[in-house]
Amino acid sequence: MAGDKPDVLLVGNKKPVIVKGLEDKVTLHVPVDAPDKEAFLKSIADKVRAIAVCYTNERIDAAFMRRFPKLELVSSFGVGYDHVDAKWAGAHGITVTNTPGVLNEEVADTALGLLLCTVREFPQAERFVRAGKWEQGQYPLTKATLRNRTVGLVGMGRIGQAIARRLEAFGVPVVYHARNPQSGVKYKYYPKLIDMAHDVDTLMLIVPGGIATQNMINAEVLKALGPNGILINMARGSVVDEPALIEALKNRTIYSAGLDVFAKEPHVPKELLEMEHVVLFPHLGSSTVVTRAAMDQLVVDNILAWAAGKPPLTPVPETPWPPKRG
Ligand code: 8YV
Repeated sequence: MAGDKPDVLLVGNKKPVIVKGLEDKVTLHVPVDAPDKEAFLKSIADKVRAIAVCYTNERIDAAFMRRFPKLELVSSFGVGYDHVDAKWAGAHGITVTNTPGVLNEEVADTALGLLLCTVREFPQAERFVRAGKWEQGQYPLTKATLRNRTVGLVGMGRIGQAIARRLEAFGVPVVYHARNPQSGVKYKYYPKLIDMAHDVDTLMLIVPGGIATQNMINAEVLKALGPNGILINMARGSVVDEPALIEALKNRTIYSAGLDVFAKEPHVPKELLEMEHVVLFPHLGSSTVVTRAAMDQLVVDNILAWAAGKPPLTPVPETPWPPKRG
């Protein structure tokens, strides 16, 4: 880095932890403040060597990265990085980092919260009290219970394992499907999702988004899950065929769903909004002040490590450090 401050582009919101963490050490470019974003990007394109990506729906695809010929690093907020074309980056000597680890327990807490809300209808019961309906009679007993359920986790990475530990403490049996069995994980492994969907009554999704998992929860899987089935999505909206899910909920092919993520966030299909038997969260798996600050800090620390000529802390598997430059 030869002592110079590298030019870093901030894509997305101006988060205080990120701006404060970087502004003294790098030359930070913030298009969100610019009156003409395109002109701004053009004016800095030849200088930018790193991009910090935070809280944005913008895609960091090949076309975008190509605009910055000196680009070396994309430091992305979030453990999921399906909005970044990491494969293309890896093939072009660009390192991509994400923010794993620091959010595991928070997301696992949310997963259990969403599961409990869906199974026991807690949001619906709360709405019942607020509507003054308790004066007229009891909230109906819920048909579903965790007591006789088996949860099939789709994905068994670090967050999946944190969820599984919590389910075990609740006395709920856990099995899982992933691309490969995870070493050191004792739960029953299903090589085929459809077989697991037949055997369990609750599916919880915690796999990465992207092409490899797109629409993996389709009409066939939902049918296999069956009329007592509950789907919990903590992964990405893209993992579920959303129209097929809506059909399955309408026809009672499955019993209910708890969704933290949607195909076109922040849009939630009207059909889901109108259903009383589903629970909908606004993608808040990791969203506490403490955890989001830790994630922001990791965005910063990856850039600072790279700027100091050291390996970035958390490169994604598609872009191992040191990068291969052609
Ligand atoms: C964030 C997440 O809420 O880390 C992830 O992959 O999905 C969440 O922690 C999300 O990235 C916000 O945009």
